[in-house]
Amino acid sequence: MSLDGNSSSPPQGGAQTIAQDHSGPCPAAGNEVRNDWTREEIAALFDLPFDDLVFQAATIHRANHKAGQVQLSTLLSIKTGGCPEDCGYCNQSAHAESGLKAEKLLDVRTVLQSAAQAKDAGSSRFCMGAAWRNPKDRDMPAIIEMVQGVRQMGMETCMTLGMLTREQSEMLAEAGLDYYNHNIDSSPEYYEKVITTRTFEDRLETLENVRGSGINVCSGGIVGMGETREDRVGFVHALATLPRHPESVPVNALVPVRGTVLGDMLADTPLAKIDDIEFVRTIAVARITMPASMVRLSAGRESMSESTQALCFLAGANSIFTGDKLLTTGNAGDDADQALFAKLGLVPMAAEPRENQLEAAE
Ligand code: SAM
Ligand code: DTB
Ligand code: SF4
Repeated sequence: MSLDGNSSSPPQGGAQTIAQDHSGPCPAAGNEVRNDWTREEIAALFDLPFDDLVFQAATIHRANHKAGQVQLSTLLSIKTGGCPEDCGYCNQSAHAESGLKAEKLLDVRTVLQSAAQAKDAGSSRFCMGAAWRNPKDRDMPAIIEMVQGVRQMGMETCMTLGMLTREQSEMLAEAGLDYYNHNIDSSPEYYEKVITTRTFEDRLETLENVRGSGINVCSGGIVGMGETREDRVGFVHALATLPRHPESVPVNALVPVRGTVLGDMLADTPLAKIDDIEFVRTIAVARITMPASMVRLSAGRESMSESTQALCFLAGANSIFTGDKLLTTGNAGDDADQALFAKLGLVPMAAEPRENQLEAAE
């Protein structure tokens, strides 16, 4: 569909058409899922007058999702700190001087207790994150028990454990894992400036392994790391041109932590903080280019005004992290979120666990 009701007109590629003619049909306002977006088209969306961009994103959102419904996920760090990777934003990197104490992998019982609490608080998905470059084979049995246990509670499961081999992906798929989170983080060009211990291609390879094993893909990134608009264009472009769009696209605003390269940069140059309107634009462009995906308003909500969050929901964000904590840093918290949902008339979405492949095969 398009805004003038002309359902047959395909999205057009010309950046100039999009940028110059605001009065006519919205060239990209289709239900059609495209994987052939060009950087020029995406840049032209970013360049739209803000109202036009948000209107177009909201229209696409309503054509593809139930307006006003927001999916709630809760995070737990199952293995904190001491990570060998050098991601410039991350306080869990052993290269950072954030003072975070490295811990061992939590035991299965502790993880399941946290999941039960998250369920009681209304969360439909439980996301378990580990500060690893990749899981070791000896970690897999405990990881599998965690997935199975959380699933048995009727929650959707998500894990983010670093790079995965195809074999490990298959093991997680068999255990019934619903989603695997693995972010591309930024444009391919900016990625190299933020992380040197693994490549953008390494990230894509894991995404391929996850996709190939039938697990839903959750992949997004961080804005506000000092990247340019062009990098944000490249970031969305990389996701929107994957052979299949990620089912879930987390857009994080950098949580600046002292002792990390980027946290210190932001503390020393406050003007580098991402502008709220530019953040909403990123959400809107993600929504337009990946119409069927869930777009998650992820880290950074704690320091975001209610109005900015409301604009993000209007622009197509339909998923958030709940609770007082993300992995290691603070989050908005359940009370603040309940108040915000009541004010905006938003309601939580129900859980829909992926068909357990083992059950399906029986
Ligand atoms: N170690 C695994 C990995 O990197 O894939 C999983 C955990 S890692 C903490 C998951 C994601 O959290 C990162 O890819 C990054 O996008 C996000 N993240 C980490 N630190 C952040 C920060 N300070 N602000 C915003 N997002 C952050
Ligand atoms: C994602 O994109 N954001 C979440 C989740 N995936 C794992 C993590 C945000 C982490 C923020 C910093 C912290 O709390 O450690
Ligand atoms: Fe390690 Fe993940 Fe943090 Fe990078 S983002 S340092 S891989 S925990």
